[in-house]
This record gives sequence, structure tokens and C-alpha cells, in this order.
Amino acid sequence: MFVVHLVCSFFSKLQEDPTKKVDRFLYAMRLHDDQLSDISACFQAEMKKGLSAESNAAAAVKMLPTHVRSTPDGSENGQFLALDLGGSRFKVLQVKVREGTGIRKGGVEMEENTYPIPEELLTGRGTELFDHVSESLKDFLHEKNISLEKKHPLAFTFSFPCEQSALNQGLLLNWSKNCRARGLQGKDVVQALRGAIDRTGGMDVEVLAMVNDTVATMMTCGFDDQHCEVGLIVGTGTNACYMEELRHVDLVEGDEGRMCVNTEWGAFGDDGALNDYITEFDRDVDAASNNPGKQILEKMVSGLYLGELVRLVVLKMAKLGLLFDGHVSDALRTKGKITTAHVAAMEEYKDGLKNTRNILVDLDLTPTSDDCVAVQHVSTIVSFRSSNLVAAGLAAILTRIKQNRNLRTLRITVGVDGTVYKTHPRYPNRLHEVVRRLLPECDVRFVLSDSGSSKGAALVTAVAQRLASRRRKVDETLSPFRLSQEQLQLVKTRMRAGLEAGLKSKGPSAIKMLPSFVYSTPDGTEHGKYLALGLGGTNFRALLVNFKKGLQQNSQLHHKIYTIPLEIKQGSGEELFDHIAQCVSDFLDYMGMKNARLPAGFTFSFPCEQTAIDRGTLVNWTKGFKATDCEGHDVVSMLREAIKRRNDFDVDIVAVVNDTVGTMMSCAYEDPQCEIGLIAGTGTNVCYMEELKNIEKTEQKKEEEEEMSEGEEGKDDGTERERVEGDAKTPKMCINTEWGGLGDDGALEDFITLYDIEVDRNSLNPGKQRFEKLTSGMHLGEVVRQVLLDLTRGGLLFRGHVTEALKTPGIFQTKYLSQIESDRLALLQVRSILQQLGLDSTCDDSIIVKEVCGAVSHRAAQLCGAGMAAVVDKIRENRGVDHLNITVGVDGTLYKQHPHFSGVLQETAKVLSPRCNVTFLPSEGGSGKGAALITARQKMEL
Ligand code: 0WK
Ligand code: 0WK
Ligand code: BGC
Ligand code: BGC
Repeated sequence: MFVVHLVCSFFSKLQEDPTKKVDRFLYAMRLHDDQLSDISACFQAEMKKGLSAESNAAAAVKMLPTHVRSTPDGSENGQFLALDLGGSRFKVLQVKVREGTGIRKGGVEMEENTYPIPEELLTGRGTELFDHVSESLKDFLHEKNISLEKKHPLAFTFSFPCEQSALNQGLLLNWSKNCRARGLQGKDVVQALRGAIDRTGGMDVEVLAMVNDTVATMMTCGFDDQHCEVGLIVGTGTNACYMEELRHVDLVEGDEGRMCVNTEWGAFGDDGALNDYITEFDRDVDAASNNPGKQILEKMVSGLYLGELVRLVVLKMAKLGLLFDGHVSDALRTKGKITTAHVAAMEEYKDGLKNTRNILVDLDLTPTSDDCVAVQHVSTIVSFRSSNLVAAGLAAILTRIKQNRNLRTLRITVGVDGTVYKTHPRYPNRLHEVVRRLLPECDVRFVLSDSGSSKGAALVTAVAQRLASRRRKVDETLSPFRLSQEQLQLVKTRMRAGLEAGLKSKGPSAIKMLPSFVYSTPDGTEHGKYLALGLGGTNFRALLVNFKKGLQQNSQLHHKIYTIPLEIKQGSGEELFDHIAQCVSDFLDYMGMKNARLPAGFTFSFPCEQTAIDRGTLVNWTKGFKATDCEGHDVVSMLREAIKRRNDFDVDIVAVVNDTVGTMMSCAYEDPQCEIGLIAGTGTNVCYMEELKNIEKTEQKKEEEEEMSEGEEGKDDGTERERVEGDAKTPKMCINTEWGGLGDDGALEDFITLYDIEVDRNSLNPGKQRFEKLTSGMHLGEVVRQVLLDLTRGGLLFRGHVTEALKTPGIFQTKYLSQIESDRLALLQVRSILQQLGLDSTCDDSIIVKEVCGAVSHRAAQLCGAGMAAVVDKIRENRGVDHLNITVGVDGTLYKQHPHFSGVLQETAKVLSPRCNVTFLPSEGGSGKGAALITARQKMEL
């Protein structure tokens, strides 16, 4: 020990630059960039640990969810009381937030009082501390003549680690800084405050939100700078918060949007992560603190400790004779004698050294100028390390945000508050510089919170109020789409009634129940080469299929899809069928079978009144078609005439079938139990095998029955495959229900919303196809657009801006629903879809858009499920069986591509027809193959 003393005093004699000896003495505190990068990387790992449900409990950095889901967007408004407790000054405020309208930015007016908190209250009973808080509040109301009668919403900034399950609740995890009031740890501090306010009495205050000071600071700065998504406090304590992707916050339900996370980074190192950087002085500060082993980073960084660190270093150097010629004063030995304000003063640009001398003299020391330079340099190193560590922590947070958003560069603002940052002359620049050095690719700006955090706390409360009222209004808007079991049962009953009515009435009925003249499903005897021509909802499809007897599995198919331009869909019938004939000609060319005159089946996906398998009169167009001179005409003749007009090929149109019938046949080829065909695509419809005797409307029914019964006896050679049980011999015919018409007679009035009315009014066929307009791909996008329009006009969406895009019919195609509702799709992608549609959206907007899409498509699937339950139960009763096993062949882009539609439809059908076990078989070959099978069976019968 003596030798060391000797060596040191020899060196000092050499008049070396006094800062050099300090640099040597405190080399462990001088962190260079790669150390800071290591610390930053280590902190990133800690953040992950804190966010994950598995490792959160053991994590030192708690990453506390704050339930603040968005930064201010200028529409906040209202008048709030605010309490700011936990920093160096306890403040009571009144905050008036005025909403920004148009270019005029919103504004905030504040009145505040600071109330000292006696030391003993910080270490006394928690209830007394909160009584002092609420009495100060009452005093503030008196002084500012704020009515005691009126109900006042209050925002509570509480700057200690709290576990929150909602904005207006927070369990105190542990005290920090210089507060350790008893009886509050693990308790809900909002409840404690309400209790104190009740005890004080005489005021009506509703604590609506409690936030950490970092969060309030971020919100305060976010009011003027939309890029502010990080809040930083370097004050008595230190901490940071930022907007994290909700999907990464395991402790909170939901994947959509973002949530502000209070990192509580003050505890970084409590698990030893910073041991390589802890110096003896840090250990001394920690040992002497009121929470040893806790808040390790905070004790290396924040204002409560910096002064003490400097004192301990100077004391040690003095003891080692490196300062003041080894003289040590009692004051220098006394804890807290050098404060962080002293440290800041020592580093003043102009008077730093003078301040240092004065401070040392006040400590009963007689410093030489070298001593002053050395002590000033100790302050520099200590505070420099503080800003370096904060920079490393910030770099970790900003890197994570960049990664979360898959950005190469990041433009972001950090809102800052705290006396160290605000009063230490060099702290801000040092911090900014190191952050920019650690993250050269980022454009990081720092905004000082000029008026404390309560503005932010009031904004959080305003946002909470806005979100709460928006939530209520969105729920009100969407509640008509949320159908109850009883309502779905009602739809099933009305669908059933519509099916029955359609079978009986000759006249127009809402559900047309059109005979298809298809009497049986395939039995594997079909063989030969056939053409299938399909006019569906979105395109025309030509198909060539070659069936081999018995071997269902590998029938060859070649097909080609042709789009149908809008002007053809809505042009003249002649043009439409010429277009179809041209497509067929092109396909036969492509297949080199121009001269084959193949037998063909024509899938015509519109309601046709058929009088024979190859004769069908179009009753009315649907799905955006309105070609003229077609309704009331035989579509087979029209196609034949178009082919004749071309005169460059010929086909033998043997059958015209609805796409539901084609789909049923195509699937029955795979699964003999398939006796229902469902299309959930541009349009919606279902067909099924009905007992011939129930199809009362067809005249020739009688003859056919006689004919059939004769035919049946003759044909049953036992080779046919086992048919579905309970039906064996009764003659049937496939009925194309055209269930899309349910409700055209008002049967769905009590389900139709004002948005549906709007869609119907703007459609090509108002009053028609009401069920289809609630359930099919052609219309769901429009229903969504109408709801979004209404929510936007209500100011609940897109900041109330009704853009031209949103007013454009058809802009919200149903395919977007499928994309937006896909679980894999993060909100960012939802926003980019909306962007493509010319809709500028916030995170919250896209959450609501996704919810609206979900509500509309969920209703559609449920309604189809209820309709299907009616059909399968009818078949079960037709067969007089208790339990029915049956398969439904399905096709259509909505069923096949929407992420949830098929599941909800199946679940609803299952619940509403418990005595039917329904298998849904998506069609592989499409309805064309089915049409070809019908053609094959026709040809075989001839
Ligand atoms: C001022 C804010 C307050 C925060 C404080 C932190 O209004 O919410 O707690 O800054 O800085 P300190 O006062 O601890 O230095
Ligand atoms: C594919 C079928 C076709 C049917 C279509 C319906 O092969 O007959 O019309 O599905 O789905 P959409 O194209 O209307 O979504
Ligand atoms: C507390 C934080 C607070 C920070 C700054 C820390 O001691 O744990 O909740 O944000 O001080 O005031
Ligand atoms: C048509 C039906 C067709 C359904 C599915 C409806 O618009 O009226 O005939 O089956 O769309 O494509």
C-alpha cells in the first residue's frame, strides 16, 4: 500500500495532464463503441426475454405492457386533471386538449402547481403518501376555482414499475429511486389513489388512466411530432418506452397493431448482465442504496446516483493521494455531498472549472487547479458513461423497431425529459452523438418535453376516451352483423320454407328451385371424350375431358380460362355469345380438335328455367351480368346460333347445367355420397338431389315418374356402386335452388342492414338476389366499403377523411377481404393494401378495417351455413332417416380462398343440423368436369 502511495506521488510530480491520471484511474468507466455495441446487443436480448411469456418472469428488464396502443393523432380533445408523481417534483395540473381541425393543429393549455413531498412520506405508509397526493389535488381545485361538483377525468403519471392489465389499473412491482412507502408493493396504485380521493372527499374525480412518465413523455412529444414513438427519461431515475408490435407482447392478447412498452431498463444488469462494466464505485453506490442489487443500470446512469459516484471516485483518489495531496475532508466522506447538479455545474462550458473549485471548497477542500481539472474530468467520465449507456440502450430499442418494421433505415423521434438531460450542459449532445455513431443508418431526432409529462398523460386519457368511444361505436355498427344462434336458426327455417315454396309454386318464388333434368349422379360407367364450356362468375372456361370407364381417378383434363370483359358482360347477348364462341374456337384450335364436333356440356352459372337437359331459358342475370336480349331466351340456342355465326367449328351441345349441378356431379365422381353442389364465389347457390315426388311444379312430372319406375326396374344390375343409404330406389332430380333469391320477398328484412340496403340500391338488380348480396364475393367488398364509409363519416376511421377512393363503388374487391383477414398478414400489409386503394390508414384504422371485413365475411359464412343446414335437413327428412351422412361438392373463390369462410360455414351447418354428418368436398375439376359427366351420361342414354 505504502509503495503504491510512493509511486503515485512520484508521478504527480511530473506535471502530467491531470486528466490523464483520471483516465487511467477510471479506465473501467470509459466505454468505447464496441463495448457499447456489446451492451446494446445484450440489452436487445434482455428486451426479447422480457417480452416473451416464457422468460418474462425471470427477466431483469420487465418490458411492461402499458395498454397505450397509439401515439396522438391530433383528434384528441377534452379537459383533464393530471397528477405527476415520481419524478423530482410532484405536480398537479389541469390540461385542456383542443382537437386539430384541418391544417389548424390542435393545442394544449395547462395550469400546474408543484407540491413538495416531505421525505418522511416517501418512506412512510403508502396510504399517507396518497392522502398527501389527493389533498394536494383538492388544494389545486380550490386554488384554480375548478368546480368540485363537476366530474373530472384524471390522468395519473406514476413513475415507478407497474404491471398493468388495463390503462386504469397498475400493480406496483417495486419502488425505485428514493421512494419506498410501505404497504403498496403488489397493490393497484389506481385503487390506492381512488381510495385516497374518497378519503379526502368533496371532489368528483375519475382516474381514467395511469401511465409511466416515459410513456407520458413520448405522448407529450408525439402531439407535435408524429414520428415520436420512443420516450426517454434521464432524471432522478432513468427509463425508456417505445411502440412495440403487439404480436411481440406475449403478455397481452392480440396480434394486431402496436402497444407502448415501458422497458424499465433501470433494472438492466440486476441479473449480472453488466458485471463486466460494474466498478467498485458502482458497487459502493448500490450497497449504500435503499434497494441493493436492484436498478443496476439506473445507478450507473441517473441523477440520483451520478453525484454520489463522483464523490466516491474523488474520495478514493484523494485517499490514494492522487488529489488534494491526499487530504480528505469529512464533507467529502459524507454521502450525498456531491449532487448531480454539482456534476452538471462542473461541466459547464464556461464556468465548469470555477464551479468545480467552489464545490470542492464547499467540501472543505483546498484544490489545486490540477485538482479541479482532475475532479471536473471525473464528472465528465461519470456523466459521459451515463450518456453512453443510455445511448447503448436507445440503440437497442431503435434497432428493434427497425427490425420489427423490416426497414433498412429509420426516421424516428425520441421524446426526452428528466433533470439530468435537461440541466446537464453537455449531456444531450453527447447522447445524440453516440446514438448517431452507433446507428449511422438511422435518422434519430430528440425532442425535449417542454412541459413535463402531464400533457402526455392527458393525451393518453383523451386517446383512452377516444378509443373507448370508438370501440363502443364500432361495436354498435358491427353488432347487426353478429348473428345469434336464434337468428341463424330463423334463417334456416326461412330457407327451408323458401325451398318448400319454390318446389310447389309454379309462379315466381324467391327461391326458384329450378329443375335441372339431371336424375342421377355418376356411377363410374361414364367414358369417352367430352367438351365442357363454363360461363361462371368471373370468367369463361373451356375444358376437354376424357373419361375412362370405372377408373375415376385419372380422367384426363385440358382446360383454358378466358376473361370476360365488363363491356361484354354488359353488352348485347349476341356479343356475349360471340365472345364465348370465339373462346371455344380458340380452345379447339389450341387442342387441335377444330373438326371433332365433340359432345359438349354447357355450364351456365345463372338461373335457367329448364324444360329439358339441353334447353334452359335464362330467368334473370346475376353477378354483374346484364347482357341484353338474353333474359327469357334459351341460352343453348343462343350459343348454337353464335357458333353457327362463326361457322368455323361445331360442337354438339348435349346439356346445359348450372355450375352448382356441375360441381355436384364432379365431386360425386369422387365421392358417391355427394348429392349437393355448393358455389360460394362471385355468386352463391346450391343444388341437391330432390325426391321427384316433391317437385310438384313440373307438369311432365307424372309421365317421368311412370317412365322412371319402368327404367329403374330394367337397369339395376347390381354393378352400380352403393348409393347413399335410405334413398335407394326413389327417383330423384337435381334441383338448382337459386337460393341467392332468398329474401327477395322480404324474408330477410330483419337481417338486412342499412349497408346492405345501400349495396342493393347501387346494384344492377335492386331488390333481387338479397341472400346473395349478403353472402357472395360479388358483394361482400361493397358491404365492407359501405360500413367503412359510414365509420369514416362518423370520424371513427381515416381521421374522418372520406376520400374519393372510399366513395368509388367496387374498389374494395372481395379478394382484399381474403387477404386482409389472413392471420399471417401483419397489419403493415393491411395498411399497404389500403394504401394501394388510396386509403391512408393508421395502425388503429387497419385494425378496424380488418374487424369490419371479419364481421361481414363471418356473417356471410354463417348465413350460408344456416342455408346448408336447411338443405341437408330437408334431404334427411325426405329420406325419413334419423341420421344422414352426406357430402357437399363445393367450389367458388370465396370458399376456396377466404381464410375463415369455409370453416365458419361448416361449423354453422354442423351446429344447426346436428342429425346430419356433412362432408364438404372442394371440387378439383370444377363444374366443367361435372357438365362433361352429365353429357357423357346423356350420350350413353341416347
Ligand atoms: C418531468 C416529468 C415527470 C418525470 C420527470 C423525470 O413531468 O413525469 O417523472 O420529468 O425527471 P426527474 O424529475 O426525475 O428529473
Ligand atoms: C369454379 C367452377 C365454376 C363456378 C365458379 C364459381 O368451375 O363453374 O362458376 O367456381 O366461383 P367464382 O369464380 O364465382 O368465384
Ligand atoms: C422507474 C421508472 C421511471 C424512471 C424515470 C425509474 O426508477 O422505475 O418507472 O420511468 O425511474 O422516472
Ligand atoms: C347464380 C347461380 C349460380 C351462382 C354461383 C348466382 O348468381 O344465380 O345460378 O349458381 O351465382 O355462381
